[in-house]
Amino acid sequence: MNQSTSRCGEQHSHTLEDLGWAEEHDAAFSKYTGPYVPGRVACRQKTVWDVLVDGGSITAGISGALRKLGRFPAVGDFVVLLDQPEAGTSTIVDILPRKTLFARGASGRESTDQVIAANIDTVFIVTAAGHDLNVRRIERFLAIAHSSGARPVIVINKSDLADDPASLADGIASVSPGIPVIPISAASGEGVDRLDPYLPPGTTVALIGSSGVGKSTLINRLMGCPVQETSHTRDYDEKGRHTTTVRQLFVLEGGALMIDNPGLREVGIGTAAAGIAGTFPDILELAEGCRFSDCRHEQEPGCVVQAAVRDGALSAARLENFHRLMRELEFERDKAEIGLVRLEKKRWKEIGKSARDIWKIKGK
Ligand SMILES: Nc1nc2c(ncn2[C@@H]2O[C@H](COP(=O)(O)OP(=O)(O)OP(=O)(O)O)[C@@H](O)[C@H]2O)c(=O)[nH]1
Ligand SMILES: [Mg+2]
Repeated sequence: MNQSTSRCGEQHSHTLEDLGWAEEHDAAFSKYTGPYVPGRVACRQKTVWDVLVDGGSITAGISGALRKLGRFPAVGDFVVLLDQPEAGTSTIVDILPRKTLFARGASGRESTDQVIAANIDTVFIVTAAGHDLNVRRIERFLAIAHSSGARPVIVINKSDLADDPASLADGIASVSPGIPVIPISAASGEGVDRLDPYLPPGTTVALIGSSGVGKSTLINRLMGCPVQETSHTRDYDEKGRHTTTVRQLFVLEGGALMIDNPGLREVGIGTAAAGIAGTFPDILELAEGCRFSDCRHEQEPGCVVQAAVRDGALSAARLENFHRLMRELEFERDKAEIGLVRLEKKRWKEIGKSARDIWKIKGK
């Protein structure tokens, strides 16, 4: 077993509780006796996983059974390891039930590339003063955060670049009712202490946002020393360079756990309606007054949402983004359904049943 090096390259040991282990994990793990060890996935390399365990870290592969089921552990997962140091092998044999699942678009199913991270309590949607400060993009990130089950917080970084840092949050607050909006400068440290209430020990926070907004710089600031590489943004378009390529969980100085993610280029909103409901509560509230219960808020008579746009109470751009994300949600759902039908057919085939057999069995 290696000592954990999750903080500043020093040797550190964390207990399972420090890593966010709770009573429900004890219950799920209780069926395992023998050479089994619980742990939390800190990082995934191509075919191996770095797992933090009580007092150290282990690099492990996964069992053939998990692989066959397509169940790949994600960063943040609590897992069961079969640790056999005498044989020089460590294998992840189970993934404990997930509290929240943070997935990129599609259906939130457990396929390898869909899951971003698991068991996240809070998502910091990181944006930066300047060109990245785009409310439509923030709405999209909010929808993903809401559908994951985690609590979103909007962090506006690089406040040192703004002429009037105090007014940075104003334009954002109107599209994020009830969501904290916190301007900071990760580079200078200004305002970073305002994140403290969202970082109690044992809480897991994921950073998401475009490349170059300063996610890794914030991690370095909160760790108290450089653990992540950062890179200059190109001046002419403020686009990042995708410096971070692997997602990784860190234990912060204050005891919270934080996951640094690569900059997200394309993010779908997933299939959970919670994403839309959490992001557009104002539109859904207005919609209750529409004449038709299935009103799509387009051309229908008696549409209160369209009336709010005409009156200037609701921004046309916000409604347009609502429509865009709704269309995406419906598309993703259709896609997920088709995927499930295919998966079901594959499973039936694996156990030697034909389409005719399925028809007969299902018909009964
Ligand atoms: N002016 C200013 N620059 C910052 C601040 N925070 C980060 N930067 C700079 O922004 C650039 C990108 O920062 P990173 O931390 O690498 O950004 P990232 O979001 O991790 O980017 P990816 O890893 O590509 O997703 C670096 O040059 C940082 O020094 C800040 O608060 N103010
Ligand atoms: Mg980075």
